[in-house]
Amino acid sequence: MTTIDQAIADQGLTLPDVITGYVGGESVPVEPRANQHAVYFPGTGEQIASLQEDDVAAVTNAVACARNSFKSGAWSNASTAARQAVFRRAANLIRAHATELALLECLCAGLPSSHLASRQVPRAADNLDFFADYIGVMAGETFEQLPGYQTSVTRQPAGVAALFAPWNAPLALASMQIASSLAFGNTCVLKPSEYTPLSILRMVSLMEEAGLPAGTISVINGSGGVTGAALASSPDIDRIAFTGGGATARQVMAAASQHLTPVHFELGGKSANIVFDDADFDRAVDGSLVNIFSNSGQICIAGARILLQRDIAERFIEAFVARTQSLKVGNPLDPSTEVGPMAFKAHWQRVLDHIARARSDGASLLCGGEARVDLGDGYFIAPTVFQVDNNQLSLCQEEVFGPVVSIQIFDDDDEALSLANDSRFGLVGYCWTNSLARAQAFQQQVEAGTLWINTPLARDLRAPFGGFKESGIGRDGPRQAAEFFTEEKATITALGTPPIRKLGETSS
Ligand code: TXE
Repeated sequence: MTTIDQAIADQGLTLPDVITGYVGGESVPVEPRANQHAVYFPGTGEQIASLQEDDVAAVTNAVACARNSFKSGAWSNASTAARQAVFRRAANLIRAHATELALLECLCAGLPSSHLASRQVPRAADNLDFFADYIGVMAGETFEQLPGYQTSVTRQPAGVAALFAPWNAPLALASMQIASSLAFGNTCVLKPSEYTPLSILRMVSLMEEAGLPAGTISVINGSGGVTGAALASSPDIDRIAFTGGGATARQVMAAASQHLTPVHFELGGKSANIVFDDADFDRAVDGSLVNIFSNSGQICIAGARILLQRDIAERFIEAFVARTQSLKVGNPLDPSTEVGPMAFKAHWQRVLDHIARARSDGASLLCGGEARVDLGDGYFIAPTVFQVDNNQLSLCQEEVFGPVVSIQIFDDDDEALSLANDSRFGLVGYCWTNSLARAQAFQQQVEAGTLWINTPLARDLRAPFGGFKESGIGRDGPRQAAEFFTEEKATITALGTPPIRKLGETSS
């Protein structure tokens, strides 16, 4: 088994004893009196470092630094070509450091490092390249319908963005927030989750190596209640982008309301994965496994409610449960691991509590249902499948955010669509069918921001991403990011000399 020490040595890395923030192009010094949090490797439960918490004064300082950086114009007035060049160089550096970044992320988040290196780290680079391309072709608007005038609409950066990144896919999701805000000339203060600071700090240093002016991104660290709350309630930020849970989002929104700061939220989901009886059976089984067990189920787009048409249910359940039982659960540093641990111990306990509640609510357990203590002190949970006959169970209504899926049988298409929509969330939906009419009905009726038909999890960065209902506010996407992270300005110019009323001119 690969140990932490061996993995770190293989990469030639040294981890800091105390992780601190990064403000104005410099690491924040270690302050012996500051509060500290332990950071653990979820694969073994070992402490790998301590995290110094930034208090209100430290957060105020980071925001002031971002404001000064914005006003300096070093980034906000940089040419489009200069911003594109920095993003592209940074994307290349991220790709070149993929295994190192994957290790740093694996050490904190516990996601399988091979998956991180091959998919999520390249996603971070792709996000930067994508926005570099987009700002090269985006255009303003001109209106010429009003005789005698020309009206042009331009955009300028909103100012300082506060970015809250989650722990479940730190690099992939923080890089989207960074690319979406910085592309248009904003500066930002980024707060990673207190559980997963390392990979994001390294990515920021690579962006500066690529030419990003110091101070354009500042990183602050600490718990949500202290550091996060201080950032969300800062009077000197212009935008808030938050990816996380709905309960925290409500607190962030309340804090933001004090200063009417606009918010962009990417929250959770409880998405339906509908398998109709005419689906390509093998693809549906493969895809349904990917949809729930990717990222160990800690993913907002998880297909956590599988809805099966009665005729194929028995065969599907048999195949799905057999494959679930043979998933390779284990050390995320091991390249063959398919399902890693939960990202932190309190979350591991939260997922186990969901499982206990499902059992006591009467869901029938088909496999899993327990912690994998045989794998050591890491936060492992056996991939778990329940069968239910009531969509009102907490298992079907609450986001578990772990390797836990419910299966429910339906008889007709109307029932499937109504079960899919019977949720306060509306992030994504999956459907498997070879019938065009069924696919179209699904497309038209399911209340979700993104639908996948006969495929798992493919993402096109050109398209908007975000949720209906309690799954979020706003959308990720190029045009959508431009709308959120800029202020629009309409400028009306007279063409020639259109008449002006002559006030105060006395007529004789
Ligand atoms: O996330 P939180 P939690 C869902 C998932 C999970 C649940 C709770 O269902 O089980 O949310 O997860 C910061 N002011 N998702 O509790 O609290 C915090 O430090 C400002 C879905 O771990 O939402 C961290 O940086 N900030 C999801 C960030 O908020 C505060 C990703 C997210 O933490 C704060 C993660 C406060 N008062 C969880 N309190 C997705 N959409 O992908 C906390 N934070």
